[in-house]
Amino acid sequence: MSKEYERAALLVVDVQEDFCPPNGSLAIPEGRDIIPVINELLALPFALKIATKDHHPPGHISFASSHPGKHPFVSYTTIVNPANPNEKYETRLWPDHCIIGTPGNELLPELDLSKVDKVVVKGCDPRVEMYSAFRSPLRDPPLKEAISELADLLRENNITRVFVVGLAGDYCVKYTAIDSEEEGWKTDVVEEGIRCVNADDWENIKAELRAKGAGVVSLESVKQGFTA
Ligand code: VGL
Ligand code: ZN
Repeated sequence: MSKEYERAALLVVDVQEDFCPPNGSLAIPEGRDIIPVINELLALPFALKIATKDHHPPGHISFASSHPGKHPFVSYTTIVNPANPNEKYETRLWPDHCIIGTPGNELLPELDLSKVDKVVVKGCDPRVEMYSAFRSPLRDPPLKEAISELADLLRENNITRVFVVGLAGDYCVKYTAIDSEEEGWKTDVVEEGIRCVNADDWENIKAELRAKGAGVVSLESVKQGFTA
């Protein structure tokens, strides 16, 4: 096994019932089809295997239902940094999803969870959207309540490389991979292990990821990295 892979982590992002057919409130087409790929990756000797969960309280700001007259998928809202009213960002609104304590919040039972070292939750602060499993887009100053334990876990385990799979490729996987690369881990998305809300956007997102320094690789190349 190459030295690089000995210090690699696998991040399985938001593979939850609400993001998958048949019953998910925000079901991503073919969301369940990535399970065999993820289970193959979970069987490899990554130094650390983490599953993340989108973990929203009822009334979360990203739910269209929290904004009278607004509609999921088409409407947007503006989020303001509670610590700095000048820092704002626009974010898309969604159906209610992954509410804490509901069946839609559960990780898919077909995942080989016995191989997962740790589950990290995110999106728990009702005031902000949090696609990235590391932190919210509020940076000036960062909103403390919306920083997960993920970066600390990677540092404590001396991780140098990160591989990302999960849902959705165009939202949480994308922003998690960009933050991971930005925080200093060499980061790759494993292409067979993602599906997107809007599959047509994936080619552009790959270009965006690569422009930010993150890679997009195949399952086969990751398997080879562990044997080479
Ligand atoms: C996600 C939309 C809303 C994701 C989370 O996990 O990609 N997408 N919340
Ligand atoms: Zn969410």
